[in-house]
Amino acid sequence: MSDPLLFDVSGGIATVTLNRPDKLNALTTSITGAFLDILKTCARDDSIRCVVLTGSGRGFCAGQDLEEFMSVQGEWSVSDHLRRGYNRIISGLWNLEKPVIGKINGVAAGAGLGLALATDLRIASDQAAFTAAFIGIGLVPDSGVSWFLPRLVGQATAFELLVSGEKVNADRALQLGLVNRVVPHDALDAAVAELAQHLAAGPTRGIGLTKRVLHKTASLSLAEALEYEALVQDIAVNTNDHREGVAAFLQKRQPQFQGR
Ligand code: LHQ
Repeated sequence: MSDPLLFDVSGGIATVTLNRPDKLNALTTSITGAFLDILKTCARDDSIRCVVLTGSGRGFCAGQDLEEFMSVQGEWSVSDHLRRGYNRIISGLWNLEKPVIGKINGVAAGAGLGLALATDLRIASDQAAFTAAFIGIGLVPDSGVSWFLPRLVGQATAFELLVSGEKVNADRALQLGLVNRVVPHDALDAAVAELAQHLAAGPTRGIGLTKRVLHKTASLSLAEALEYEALVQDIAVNTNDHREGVAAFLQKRQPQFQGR
């Protein structure tokens, strides 16, 4: 049996591939465990400067594997399952101080939508689709979907998507602000590789700190945000990449960032 979660690191780019194509990469407990280990590696390994999350086959991720879920009915507490698995994965992606690209190759549903929305940038194939899906099985949103969705599309549209379970195609996802870009399916690999290489060659610490600032200031007043920016700028100004960026500008050459 092939590995249900693939992990490859090359040229500073870590690629995490959900690999149960026959089941549209539905999530099992063994996948979530392995995913958490991979996230730890991505955080600790300084040679990793960009992460790409994708799915194999025609799906991105169909959320919780419902066959597994039915087979353990009564044995699991759903809330503990979420706390141990999906909640930690979503927080891990969101808090990772490195850029995470969602390479959305196909349908993202339920917790799979949560995974997609927890990435920093989403590049979608024109064959991708997005559905909250939870309501189809009588559930409320989890895996961060209730938090990400209204922030991206507004409260009313989020409510509509959540209670209808509507499957949104890639073009509508772009209009709604769910994805950054849509490309023809055959161009997805190249588009994501180019973006990932660009980000992996960037000032990784500065990118990670930018992520930290954006997340923090979202819940602050302007006065508090200004102060927080100032505090984090004290960290950024002490990086080698800041010094390299300024030197390169003054010497009229391209910067060679080291990621620290
Ligand atoms: C699947 C799945 C799937 C198993 C497709 N499981 N096999 C957290 C904690 C605890 C409890 C519950 O939930 C959660 C969080 C969640 O994620 S809840 C939401 C769970 N996900 C769903 O409800 C989505 C279910 N899937 C679908 O609605 C459709 O498959 C979508 C819209 C994703 C795609 O539709 P199609 O393109 O028409 O594909 P398909 O339905 O024919 O699926 C292809 C195969 O994948 C099929 O298997 P088969 O052996 O018949 O070919 C499906 O059974 C299987 N599959 N999703 N979640």
